[in-house]
Amino acid sequence: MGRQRIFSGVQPTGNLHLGNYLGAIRNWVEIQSQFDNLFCVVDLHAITVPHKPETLANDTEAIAALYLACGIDLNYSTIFVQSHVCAHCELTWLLNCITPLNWLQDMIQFKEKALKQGENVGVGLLDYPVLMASDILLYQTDKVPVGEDQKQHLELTRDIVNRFNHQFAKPDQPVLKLPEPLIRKEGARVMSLTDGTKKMSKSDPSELSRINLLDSPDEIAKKIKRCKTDPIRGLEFDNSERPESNNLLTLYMLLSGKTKEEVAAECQDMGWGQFKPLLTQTMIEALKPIQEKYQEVMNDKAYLESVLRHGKHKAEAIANQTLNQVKAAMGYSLLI
Ligand code: AQP
Repeated sequence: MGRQRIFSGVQPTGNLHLGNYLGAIRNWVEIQSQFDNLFCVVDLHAITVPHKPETLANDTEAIAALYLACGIDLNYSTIFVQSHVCAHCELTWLLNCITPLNWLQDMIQFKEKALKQGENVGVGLLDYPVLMASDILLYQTDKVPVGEDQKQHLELTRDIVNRFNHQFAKPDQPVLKLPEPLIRKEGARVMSLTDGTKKMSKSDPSELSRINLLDSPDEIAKKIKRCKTDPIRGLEFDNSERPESNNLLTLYMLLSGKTKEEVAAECQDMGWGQFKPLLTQTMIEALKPIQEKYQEVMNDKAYLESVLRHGKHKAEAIANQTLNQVKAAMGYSLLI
């Protein structure tokens, strides 16, 4: 039997932050050698909220470069851009036609983002989870490593698979594979630096709320200096009344590579004045190799393009095969 397949992606909607890294990409890197992996820059998702056409192409390349900089290894993994493979849009249309509207209206992320956008919410934002389902299902994916915020979308993907197979496949010959989420406990939900009860997010208007992977040492120092804390001396994990303490200790643990027990013992008597410089230094050191590798890749655009061209061809071959199976199951005549 071949290796199980992994699919995941990030939108090119702004700088990647520590939440994207610790919740998703770092996990991809850690497990990639055990799987057959497809990592996609999901640029079709990026236009479900108002976007800037003049930066979309560059932002897309930057995310692909960051994948490489974070340690995605082309010996195990394929990197490609969603809009380069037309099957994503085509399968979305087919799956739209079997997805009940109320399933999409119930999605928490849609409700939250629609609330932020006000009156002019596009149909694309509502349809985002069907596009995400298509991304995953085109590759007959076994596992999808994501942060916790994507759990509901994964459940919807599974509902769509069951509905599709029930309507169009023979009971013992499913057309679409049922994927499973892969959500790690630590780092699954990195919280904002300005409010430990809110998710760190690209769309937070305050730059101080997040650490971007490409932030300079000065920016990191400034953000940690100003981040929200509490008046209590001694830091601790898992105290629901101290969300900032839990979040910052978790960041320190993940970026230093120390265990939870080691960090808890090291920081239990520390004041914030002692902990903040330690966290700052750890963050700067953890991000330095990623930033250096990123610059290297961005300085060699020909290499980056060749990676994406190869990725497109490999992804397209798999995606078209699934798309044809779906169309055949739905009764379309195929000219092959
Ligand atoms: N705060 C987070 N903690 C852990 N994981 C997170 N992810 C995002 N934020 C956190 C995970 O990152 C991956 C990429 O998701 P995306 O590109 O769809 O990111 P996003 O949702 O656009 O990123 P944001 O910052 O969450 O954007 P907005 O501001 O639009 O809400 C996913 O696996 C996600 O789980």
